[in-house]
Amino acid sequence: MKIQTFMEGIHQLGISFYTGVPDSYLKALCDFLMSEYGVGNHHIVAANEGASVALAAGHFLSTGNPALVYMQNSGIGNAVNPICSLVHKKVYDIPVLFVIGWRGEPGTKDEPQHIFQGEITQSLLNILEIQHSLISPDTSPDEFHKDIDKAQKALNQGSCYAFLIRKDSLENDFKNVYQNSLSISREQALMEVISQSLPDDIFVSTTGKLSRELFEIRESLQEGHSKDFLTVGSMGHSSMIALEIARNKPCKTVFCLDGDGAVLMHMGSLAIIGSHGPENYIHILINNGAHETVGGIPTVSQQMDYLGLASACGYPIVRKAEDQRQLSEILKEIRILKGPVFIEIDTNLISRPDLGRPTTSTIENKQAFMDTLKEKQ
Ligand SMILES: Cc1ncc(C[n+]2csc(CCOP(=O)(O)OP(=O)(O)O)c2C)c(N)n1
Repeated sequence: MKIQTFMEGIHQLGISFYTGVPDSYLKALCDFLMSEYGVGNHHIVAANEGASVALAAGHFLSTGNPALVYMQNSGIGNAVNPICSLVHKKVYDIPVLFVIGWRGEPGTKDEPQHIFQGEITQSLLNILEIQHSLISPDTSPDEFHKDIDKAQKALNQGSCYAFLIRKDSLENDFKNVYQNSLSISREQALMEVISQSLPDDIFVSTTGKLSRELFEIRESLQEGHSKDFLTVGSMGHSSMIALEIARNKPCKTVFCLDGDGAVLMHMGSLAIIGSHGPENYIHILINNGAHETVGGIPTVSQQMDYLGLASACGYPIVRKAEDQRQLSEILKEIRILKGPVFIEIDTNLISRPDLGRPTTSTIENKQAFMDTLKEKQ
């Protein structure tokens, strides 16, 4: 379905405020919102999906109109609490329209982190008492109009409603290309970090293309993958996985390779690292100012003072690199300092179109990683 047709239906519902966390299945919607409204009065890219539900609640309280919340189905978990304890009928009875990308739909091929989430997505919506319609590549305008009528009825009654979007179901005539003028890419920055690392260093990498690039860098260097834990799902949580590994393995240096969208999603973790942070923890933030993996929709990270934030959270060492030379110098300097260390690397949004996916399974990854952590130094 053309995104214009979809949005005409949405406008009929009296919706004029949109918020969410982007998803590749919703690229057409996100690009439409960015080109039509940018970010501002009508559109906010939220830190996490639960925050979007809260924004929708605030919008309803202040205007009387429901808002649209978009997300990948991975984000339902982040949204469950405000769905149950804020907008549900038995609490404040606030209608919200959800648009949810259905990764891992049974019968389709998808990555391991999407399989279980995909299997339970419809049951989850049922448990949450959110009536929903499917949007498929072949949904006709007539079917869609009937679904819009159902959504209207639900929203009028103060209930939530969801459109569950199957792969390749929303299309746009153009794809927005997001870019900045920085000199290094995420992959070049990762290559520098890996090539300067020592044999005993351990890496926990964030969700999205960063982990895929790390996997391919190890392949190209023929180093194996046993020092890397790829956080393929659970966006925003790699820093906590790394923290507890660093605490339990004080003889190893543990790197968390993070993304700015992921850091924003659960930013409170920075304060926990700062206050409990072990000396052997190095937190690397790849800041491209965007959710690059799912289409490049901007985050608020370009305006953020991450070094100030990390200092305020208690990281004793904070550094920033904007090019390869600065990065190389910082990586040499920090080896002799006591952490936790925070390094922001500002990168552009270039990624390889031929980037692959891990060819070893998540279980193999876990086992090899645990074996490495067991080894004596
Ligand atoms: C809870 C949750 N919401 C949304 C997603 C979809 N998603 C996967 S990667 C990604 C973008 C990550 O952005 P960032 O951390 O800045 O890394 P980048 O892709 O820019 O390298 C998103 C939104 C997800 N996997 N999980």
